Amino acid sequence: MQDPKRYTITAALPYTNGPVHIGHLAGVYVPADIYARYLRLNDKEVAFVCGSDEHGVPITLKAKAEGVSPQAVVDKYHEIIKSSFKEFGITFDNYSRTSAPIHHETASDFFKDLYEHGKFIEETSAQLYDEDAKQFLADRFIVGTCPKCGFEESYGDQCENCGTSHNAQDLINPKSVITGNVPSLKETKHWYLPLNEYENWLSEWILKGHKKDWKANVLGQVKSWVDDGLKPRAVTRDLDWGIPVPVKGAEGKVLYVWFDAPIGYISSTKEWAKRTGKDWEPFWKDQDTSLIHFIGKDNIVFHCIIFPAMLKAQGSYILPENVPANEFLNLEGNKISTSKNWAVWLHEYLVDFPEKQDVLRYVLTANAPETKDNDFTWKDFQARNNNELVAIFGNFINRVLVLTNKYYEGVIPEAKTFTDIDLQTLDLMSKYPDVISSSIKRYRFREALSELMNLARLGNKYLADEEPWKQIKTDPERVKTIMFVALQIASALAVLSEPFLPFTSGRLKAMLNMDDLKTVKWSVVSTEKMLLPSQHQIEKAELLFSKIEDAEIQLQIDKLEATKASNIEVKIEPQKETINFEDFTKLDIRIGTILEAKKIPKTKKLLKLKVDVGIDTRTIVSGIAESFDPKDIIGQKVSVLVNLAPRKLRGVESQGMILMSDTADGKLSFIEPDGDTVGNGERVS
Ligand code: B3M
Ligand code: ZN
Repeated sequence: MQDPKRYTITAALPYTNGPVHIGHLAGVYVPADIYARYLRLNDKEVAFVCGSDEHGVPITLKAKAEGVSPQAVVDKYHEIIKSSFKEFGITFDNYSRTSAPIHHETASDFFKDLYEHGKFIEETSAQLYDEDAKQFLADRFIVGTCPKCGFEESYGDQCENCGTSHNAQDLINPKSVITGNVPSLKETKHWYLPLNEYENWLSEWILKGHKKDWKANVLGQVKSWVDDGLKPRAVTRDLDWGIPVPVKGAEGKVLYVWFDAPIGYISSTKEWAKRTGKDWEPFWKDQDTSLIHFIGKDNIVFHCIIFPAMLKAQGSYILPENVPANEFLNLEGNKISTSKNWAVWLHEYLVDFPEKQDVLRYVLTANAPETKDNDFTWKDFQARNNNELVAIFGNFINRVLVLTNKYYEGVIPEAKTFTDIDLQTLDLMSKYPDVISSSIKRYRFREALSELMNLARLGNKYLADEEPWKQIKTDPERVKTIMFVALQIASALAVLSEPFLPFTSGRLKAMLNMDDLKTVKWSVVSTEKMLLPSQHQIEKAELLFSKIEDAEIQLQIDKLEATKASNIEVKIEPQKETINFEDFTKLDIRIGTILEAKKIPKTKKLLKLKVDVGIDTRTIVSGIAESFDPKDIIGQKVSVLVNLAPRKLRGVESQGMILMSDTADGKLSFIEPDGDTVGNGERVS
């Protein structure tokens, strides 16, 4: 759509069953915020809406796990999530929640409207049921093998591995998440949206329509679903947490969370309009509005097929103009996982890196999973901060501000004559708004950000070539012009960095004393070129970015290592028969050191060891050859049962036993003393 009158920008409503992490920020909220901020800087009318997704099985499961009510779960996480977004400068015009009365009413009315216009199929069929929990098993209450990709942990409504959305009955070997039971079947009535009836329209609208500019990953997924054939989809559930189905004969049933959640975008817009005295309807019903959904790739089917079909069925709503879904962000090579605590939580990041919100926004944008899954590593985070933000952006700004204060007490000097280099530099600078715009408009935020950094590089190169710090001694008049030009670049950076680095942009504008000037709009950079006039007073220089030290990064890596260690699953063997204290005191266990180790020929497992146990040095045969290379264990401290009766193994007399820890799957480790001060022969008791 060429320059619509207004934009409705939505960001996926996060499930309120846990805090938000870097994956959420990188995939959805930072790109959506960049887009919204950019449009506002260009004087567009924008409604940027979001809210907490407070229904659905994930919430109920979390409540069960924490032993509290679903309401308590959503109340807790709604606040945490909302404040994380605020702290990272995500400028939602409205952040609502689906438990809000306005949402219950909007979703309920939407359902009733479709119901009354005969848009649903009503059907009684046998559904999966857990006899012990006395509950129907929908969505995340059930896991089983995905009929499409064979992933064994697929949920009832969606496979997290291949993204396919399906009906719970399609799962192979389904199992109840509540009890582990194999479910039985029980009859129940539900309402279905006949997606099959929308198949032709959908493929016309998306695949053959003007959606060429949609991302390849999004079109690819949509095409594959349409090719597989769409089936009627139940939009109600037998659950007790959710929005009651507002028709007779539906007692005890609620709306399917994926039916109510996208309507949450509409309710959030209504809430905003009410609060600000605006009219919400044009934002959802006027053809001159561009509706853009920012989501992660696991939400594509809901935003490109199901929600559009709902909107189409209702008839008076506009359809999404684009759905720029991102792929996933991994963390240090592994999939981010809430249950395994493999994540960088935003509220925890802020404790360790207070005031460094922009650094994370920067790294997550520079490395955004726009076209493929990407990996976040702490080393890369440090390198991008130190080598890019500090060394390029921060360095340029600091030089300009320090020199202007030093030479002119912060008063912008007069530029008398511009050289060709000056004019070329100003000209190059004035092209950046368009260059960056063109990337942002195509949802290529990484590219846009790297262009912003190129503008900082331009500034650095200009100063390095012109060397004002040298010329000040020989040609002070010339330096005035150089500093004037450099200050224009600094102010262009202040304006153009705002969508990406809003905190930095704010601080830079304050340092340049720009807030009162009419220069803080995007297009001004290209049309005016001279954003800061001579005689304008600026403030003192403050560092925009600071170096992140190795120790700070190591701390984060250690934290993840600890998580990894606590996630190692060991199969615990049952306890052996009880012994009495006398039995125990008969054991003589000593610390020893392995002096020699040799493989016993023609055996798989046996090593012949010479071990100094303090009392003497003795031969011990140990079955550890499959786990250790003889040459690696020379000098290894060990615990030895020294009074075990000698016995012959493969012709070698063994005079004791090395104690090992042994997991059920056969992984061996030495039991060694902690620290070097323990000598051979010391007793273990
Ligand atoms: N809450 C899924 C998610 O958090 C879901 C998005 C709803 S958007 C209407 O991934
Ligand atoms: Zn699958």
